[in-house]
Amino acid sequence: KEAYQCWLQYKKIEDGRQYDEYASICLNLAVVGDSVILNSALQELIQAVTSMFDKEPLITNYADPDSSIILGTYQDINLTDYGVDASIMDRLNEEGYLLQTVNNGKRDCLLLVGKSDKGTLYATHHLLRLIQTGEAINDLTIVESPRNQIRMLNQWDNMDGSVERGYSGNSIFFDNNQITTDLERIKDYARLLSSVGINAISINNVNVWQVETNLITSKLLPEVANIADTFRRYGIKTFLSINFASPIELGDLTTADPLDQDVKKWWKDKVKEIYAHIPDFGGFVVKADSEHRPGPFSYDRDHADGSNMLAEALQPFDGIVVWRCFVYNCMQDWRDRSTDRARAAYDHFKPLDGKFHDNVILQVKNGPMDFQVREPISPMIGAMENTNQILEFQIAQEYLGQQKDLAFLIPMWKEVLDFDTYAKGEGSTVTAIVDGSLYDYKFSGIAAVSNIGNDINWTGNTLAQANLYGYGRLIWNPNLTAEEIAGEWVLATFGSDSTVLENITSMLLDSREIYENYTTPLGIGWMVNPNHHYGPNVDGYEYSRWGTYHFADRNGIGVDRTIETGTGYAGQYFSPNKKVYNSLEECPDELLLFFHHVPYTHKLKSGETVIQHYYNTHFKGVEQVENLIVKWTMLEDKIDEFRFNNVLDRLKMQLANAKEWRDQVNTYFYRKSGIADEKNRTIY
Ligand code: BDP
Repeated sequence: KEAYQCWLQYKKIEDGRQYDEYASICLNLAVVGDSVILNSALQELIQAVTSMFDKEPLITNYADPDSSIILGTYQDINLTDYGVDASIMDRLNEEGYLLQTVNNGKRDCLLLVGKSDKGTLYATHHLLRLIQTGEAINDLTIVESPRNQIRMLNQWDNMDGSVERGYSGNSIFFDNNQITTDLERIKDYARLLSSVGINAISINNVNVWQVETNLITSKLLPEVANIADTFRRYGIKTFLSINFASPIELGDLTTADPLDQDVKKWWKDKVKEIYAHIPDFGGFVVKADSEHRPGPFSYDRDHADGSNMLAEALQPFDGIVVWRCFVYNCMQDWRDRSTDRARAAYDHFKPLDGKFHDNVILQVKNGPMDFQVREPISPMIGAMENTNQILEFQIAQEYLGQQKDLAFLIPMWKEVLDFDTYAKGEGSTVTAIVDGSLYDYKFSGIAAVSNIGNDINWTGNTLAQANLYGYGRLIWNPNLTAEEIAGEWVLATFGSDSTVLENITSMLLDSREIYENYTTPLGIGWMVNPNHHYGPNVDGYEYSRWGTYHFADRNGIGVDRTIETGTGYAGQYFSPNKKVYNSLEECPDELLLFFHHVPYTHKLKSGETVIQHYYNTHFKGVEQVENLIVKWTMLEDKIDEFRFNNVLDRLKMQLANAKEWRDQVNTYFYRKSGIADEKNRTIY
């Protein structure tokens, strides 16, 4: 049960002062107004209160002198009646809210007032978070709006029930080529997502195969509509990934050429049909001309032609096209500098800036390659002044230990968001681009590949729940620190024991560096087993067509991406980043080998040589994993057996994995370079 509840534990609060304080506020609820979302807020509150206080709250549908919490929207709650300056609501966007303690003449009471009903739902979750993390709630003035407009999840779920890059069981949406009828689980997912402010979801994989192409047909749309209905109650819009060649594959036309009149009409009719089933349908997510998926290139058209055609069909219904920029030639060999995969997105899309309709959003992965443990920020971010952009993260740990190994991703995402692109001079952070403020985008925000499946604990590794939680919290408010997010999550998920809090928080915060240490530090990436991407395989991708190389030979290692002698990729950045990355002296150590090919004896800023750094980090990484196990083992009596063993088992797998990485990587470089470890440790 605990594993399933994630951070919505609502554990019974022990009798005492805190219980009394909270109970005096939480047991008399007034809900003003009526909507399905408001009802979800109320239901959540009832469920939480009943469980935390072991008492059912009193509920009225109007505020009376005994009400201790009043929830509703500002249209229905007259703030001036409570002596609150109503203009405070002007500072909020549509999803914002106010939590305000007021006196109603008879008693103190807490207003949970949304700018819309969605805001009220988020306000409710804010309150419950405060209680679950042990904060005082008797004198609140909290005014909040989400920083990002679109806060999205991409499921990579296939209709056969499998999940592409899924490490948590099968799909909760599909099974056996059918749409699930278990809406209860989807509802619980929606609850989790709305509690951290997610407001959009695409429910099927970006790789849309034969069966999934049918999701937009009248046969399946009623069932998609049931899912959309469930999410709607929690303020979440449903999107579908579509197959660009649908007009052909559904048997209606012989072409999918985006400039063909019949094709245009086909999509217009199709979109009309979809909206008849789902009136607030979000729109399409499209992977085109990438990794064997069809797209406009087949007709000699570009990505603006392709996306605009869909955008025109969606426009009358306020739908949007989320068009992915993960476009590169996956059949290449590295023949000349222009085929550097890192360059591909920018090379394809930058020339098209300004040509996209205003309901197209380009979705860009955070790095130029593919979710490695360390990549520079994609130079696409900030490069498209006149085109809506949305950033793509991957919560699923495809290249980060697949939810066997521990990797808390918030610190990494914070690095991305804090990065200054200099797109419009100093202060042009990624945050300011994706929140739509730097270029005044009409649509913008963040999307991420989900990490959940039908495992009882949702995420395989219980500690990987922290990434889903943290993703929502961080994109709601990018100013939160990784420490704050980790702390909140531990308190809500495991309670307030101080050792539990301290140990798990530090395990989470150290975990990404640990993973990097025993895998591929200095920006190399990719030394993974091909296809499934777990575990080491130093040359696994070195001589294949995917464009993911490290170029290790007996003299040195790294990819020359400089302007003068390399692929020129460094030139895609704004100054001064361009100069920093291009320069061997200035390039930060952690990305050195992403941008430069250097001898093994090259000295890092730390004073260590590259080869010695590799040996040191790999020995250290394994020790750090051993230490994670020590920290977790200390919690044995403080955590329920199920979750304790789940994580312990994973940590043991992680240790085996880390040792394998250490041994393979160290041996490989020892043999290539012939340079021994200065500390004479055994290299297998
Ligand atoms: C890669 C995955 C692949 C995805 C692709 C994508 O290995 O499964 O289909 O990205 O994002 O990371 O489209």
